[in-house]
Amino acid sequence: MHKLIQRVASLSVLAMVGLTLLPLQAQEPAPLIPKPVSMTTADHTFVWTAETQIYVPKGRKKVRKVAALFADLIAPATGFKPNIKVLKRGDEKGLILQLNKTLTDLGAEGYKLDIKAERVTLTAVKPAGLFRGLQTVRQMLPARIESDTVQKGPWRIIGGTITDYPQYGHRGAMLDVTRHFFSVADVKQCIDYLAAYKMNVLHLHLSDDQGWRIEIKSWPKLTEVGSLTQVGGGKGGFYTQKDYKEIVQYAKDRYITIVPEIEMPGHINAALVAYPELNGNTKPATPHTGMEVGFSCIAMDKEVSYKFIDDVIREVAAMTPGQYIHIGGDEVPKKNMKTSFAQFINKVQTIVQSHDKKMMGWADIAKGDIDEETVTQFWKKEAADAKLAVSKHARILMSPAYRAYLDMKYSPDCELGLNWAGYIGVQTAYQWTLSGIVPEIPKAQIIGVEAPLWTETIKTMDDIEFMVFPRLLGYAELGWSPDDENTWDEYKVRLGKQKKRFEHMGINYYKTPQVPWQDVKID
Ligand code: TNX
Repeated sequence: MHKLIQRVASLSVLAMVGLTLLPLQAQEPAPLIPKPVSMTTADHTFVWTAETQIYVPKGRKKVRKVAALFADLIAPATGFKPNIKVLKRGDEKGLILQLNKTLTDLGAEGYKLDIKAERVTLTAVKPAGLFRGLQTVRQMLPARIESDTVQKGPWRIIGGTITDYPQYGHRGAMLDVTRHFFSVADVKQCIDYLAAYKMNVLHLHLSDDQGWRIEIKSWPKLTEVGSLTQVGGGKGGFYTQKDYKEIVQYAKDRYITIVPEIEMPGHINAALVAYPELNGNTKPATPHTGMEVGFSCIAMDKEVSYKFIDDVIREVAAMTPGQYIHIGGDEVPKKNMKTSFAQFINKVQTIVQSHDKKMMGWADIAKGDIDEETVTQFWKKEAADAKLAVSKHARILMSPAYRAYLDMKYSPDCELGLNWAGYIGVQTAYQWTLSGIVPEIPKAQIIGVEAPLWTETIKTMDDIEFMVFPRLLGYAELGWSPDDENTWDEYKVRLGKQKKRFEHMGINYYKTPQVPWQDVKID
C-alpha cells in the first residue's frame, strides 16, 4: 500500500515536470479513425523536421512508391520534402519503412508502428500494410498537416506503439457516376478520401438509365449516344478507356481496387437508346433524365444481348485488375422478371467467369444459380434475397440501405439526398455491426462493408463531401476495427476531434449536432 502511494506520488511529480516541458495535450492518444486494434502511448515525442528522412529497404520499388506518396502528402504543409533513402543498418534516425514476412498475423494490410523519440519504425508484411500504416502516421501528425499551404511546426508525433489490422478484407464505397457524371479529377479526390480512412474498394456504377459512362470500343454508340444525358438533362459525360485506366492506376497506387458495375438486365435505358435492337420491351427507349427506376430491360431472350454483354464484359475485364465485375441485377420490371431472370443471371455469371473474373451483383441475383465465389450485395431491408444467397453459400457484401446508403438524408431538414430507406444520422450510420444487423447472414459469409452514394440529387464535389463526411469514417471503422456496438460515446468524441483536420482538408462536412466538434490542440 505504502509503495503504491509512493509510486503514485512520484508519477504525479513526473507528470508535473512533464507539464513544464511539454504541453499536456501532447501525450493524449491521437484520435485515430478507424480505431487501431491496440495502441500504447509513451512519454516521449518524435518531432518531424526538415532533416527527417524516409528509409526504405533496397530494391523494393513498391515501398519506395508508398514512401514517395507520403513525402508528397506532407510536403505542402511542412514546407519540406523528405528524401527517400535506402535503409542500411535499421537504426537510422527518421521514418523507417520495412517489410517482415514473418508477421503473418498482420495479414496483407496490417502494420506495426513503433514511435521512439529518434525514429518512427513502420513494419508490415506487404507494401499495402505500409500504406495503411502511413495513414495512421498522418493522423498522428497535427491536423494542419492536411493543409496545402505551409503551416507552422512543430510536427510532433506522440510516442508509443500500435499493432493494427482490419477485421474485414473488403471496405468500400460506391460512386454513382450515371445519374450525375463526375470527372476523373473528382473520382481521384474520392479515392484520396477512401485511402485516408484505410478503405480499399471503390465501386463505380458506370451504366444506368440516365447515362452510359464507359467507352466500349466494340459498341461505340454506347458513349456516342448513351452518355449525353443525366438527371435534370445536363450534358452527361463518360470516361474513355484511357481515363478509366488512369483511375484504376491511381487507385492501385493507393491499394484500392476498382469494382466496375455494368448494370443489367434492368437500369439499362441509356444502352437501349443507343442500340434499340437490345430492347426487351415493346415501347422504344427514349433518353431518361428523371429519377424513376425499374422500367427498362435488355431483351433476355435474344442472342444479340449476350453478344453485347460478352463484348462489354470482355473490354471492361481487360482494363480491370481487380477480381470482380459487378453486373447490377436489381429493380428489373415485374413483367420481365416473370420469364427468364434466373437463366439470365446464370448466363451472365458464365460470361463473367469466362473473362477470369468473379461476379458481383445486388442481392437480387441470388435468384440465379449463383456460385460460392459470387458476391451478392445486401441492400433491401426485406432480406429475402440475401438469405437466399446465404443458403446458396455465396458471399455477402453488407450495404443495408437503412444504415449504409450515403444518399439517404441525415435528417428531414437535409436538402440533399433521398429518404426512401429512412434518415441516417451519423449515430445510426455508425452504431451497428456487419454481422449483427441481420442475424441470418452469418459472419463467415460476410466479406465486408460498402457504403453506396447514389447521385440523383448530388451534382458537385461539395454535395458529395456533404453526404460522405462524416458518415464515411463510421463505415471505415465498422469494416476495420474490432466489433463493439457500445462505442458511440467514445467514437463521437474521436470524430469531433476531426474538425480541424476536415477544415484543413477543405471538406464540406455535415456539422451534425450529434457530435461534439472541437478544436484539438495536438501540436
Ligand atoms: C435504389 S440500391 C437503387 C438505385 C437508386 C437508389 C437511390 C439499388 C440497387 N438500386 O438505382 O439510385 O435506390 O437511393
